[in-house]
Amino acid sequence: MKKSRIAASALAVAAIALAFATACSVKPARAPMSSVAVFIPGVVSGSPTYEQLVAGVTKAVAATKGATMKVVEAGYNQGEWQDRLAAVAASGKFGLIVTSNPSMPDLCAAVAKQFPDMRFLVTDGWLQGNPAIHTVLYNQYEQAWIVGYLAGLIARTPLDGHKPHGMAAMVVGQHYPTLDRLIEPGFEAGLRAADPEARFADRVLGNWYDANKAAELARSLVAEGADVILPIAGGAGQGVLTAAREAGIKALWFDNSGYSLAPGIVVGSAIARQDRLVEERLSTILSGKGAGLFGTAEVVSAAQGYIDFDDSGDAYKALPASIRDPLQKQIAALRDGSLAFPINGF
Ligand code: RBF
Repeated sequence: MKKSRIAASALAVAAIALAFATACSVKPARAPMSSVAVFIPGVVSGSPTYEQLVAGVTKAVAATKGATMKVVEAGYNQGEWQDRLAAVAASGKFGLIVTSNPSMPDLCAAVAKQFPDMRFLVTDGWLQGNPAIHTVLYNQYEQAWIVGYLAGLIARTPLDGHKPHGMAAMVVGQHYPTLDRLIEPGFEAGLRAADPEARFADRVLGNWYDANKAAELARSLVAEGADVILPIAGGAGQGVLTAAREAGIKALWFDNSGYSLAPGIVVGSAIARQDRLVEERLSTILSGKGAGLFGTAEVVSAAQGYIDFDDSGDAYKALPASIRDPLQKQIAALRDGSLAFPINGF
C-alpha cells in the first residue's frame, strides 16, 4: 500500500515535470489575426491620413465579435520606426499590423523576416509578392490633378479682393516617391490643364509637425506671387492655413475634407477614402476571407470611388461659377472614369 502510494506520487511528480518542460519548450500560440495593432508612423492628431486609418480600423473592429485593437504611435523620428515595429511584432500580442505611408512596406518586409507569422495590411504604399503583406496604393496622381486644376482656375481669377498672379504652390513635409512621381506631377498637370501659363513652386519643410516653419515657407511663397497653396505636411499644414489667411489668398486641402479648418480660406478638398478602404479590407481579413490578399498589391482610383473631390463645402460653393462649372465637369469625368490617369504601382 505504502509502496504503491510512493510510486503514484513519483509518477505525478514526473507528469508535472514533463508538463512544465513541454510548456517551456513550446512557443506561445500565435496571436490571432483579430488582435490588431495600428502602427502610426508619426502621430495621429492633425494628420488626416492617420486619423482616417484609425477611424477605418475602429469601425471594422467594432463590427467583428472578439476583435481588439491597439494604436501605437511611433512618433516623428523615422530612424526609430523599424525597431518600434519589430517591438510590436515581438510582443506576441498581435496577429495583424495595420499601417500606412509609402515608407512602411519595406519596414514591414524587414520585420516579417524576423516574425514570419505576422501579417501586415499597408495602405498608401506599394509592395508586391511578399506573402506576409498586402498593400493598397491610392491613385494620388488623380487626387492631385483635381486640386491642381482648381488651383489653375483660382490663379487667374480675382477672389475676395485678391488680384491673381497666375501662381500655385505646395508646402510639403519631405520628398518621397509618391510625392515626386504622383502628387506633384499630377498637381502640375491639372494646373496646366486649367492654365498652361501658370507658375508652380514648392517648399520642403523637413518634417511633418512644424506649423511655424510651414507658415514661414508659405509666406515666402506668397512673396513670390502664390495665389493658392496646397500643404502636404501633416499637422504642419495648419501653419499654411494661418499664412494664407493673413495674406488674403486661398488654400487647398488633401486626404480629408478641410473646409472647417479655415472657413473661407480652404476652398477645395481632394479626398482619399482611406477610412472606407481600411474598413473594407480589414473586415475582409477579420472575416477570414483575406488569405488571398497577402502577397498582392493593388491600386485604387477615382472611378472606384476611393479618390474624390468634396464639393459640399461652403467655401467651395461660394466660388464663382467661372471656377465651379469647369471644375464640376472634371469631377464628374473622374467619377465616371471618362477622365482617368491609370498607374501601375511602382
Ligand atoms: N502625412 C501626414 O499627414 N502626416 C505624417 O506624419 C506623414 N509622415 C510621412 C512620413 C513619410 C516617411 C512619408 C513617406 C510620408 C508621410 N506622410 C505623412 C505623407 C502621407 O503618406 C501621404 O503621402 C500624404 O498624406 C498625402 O496623401
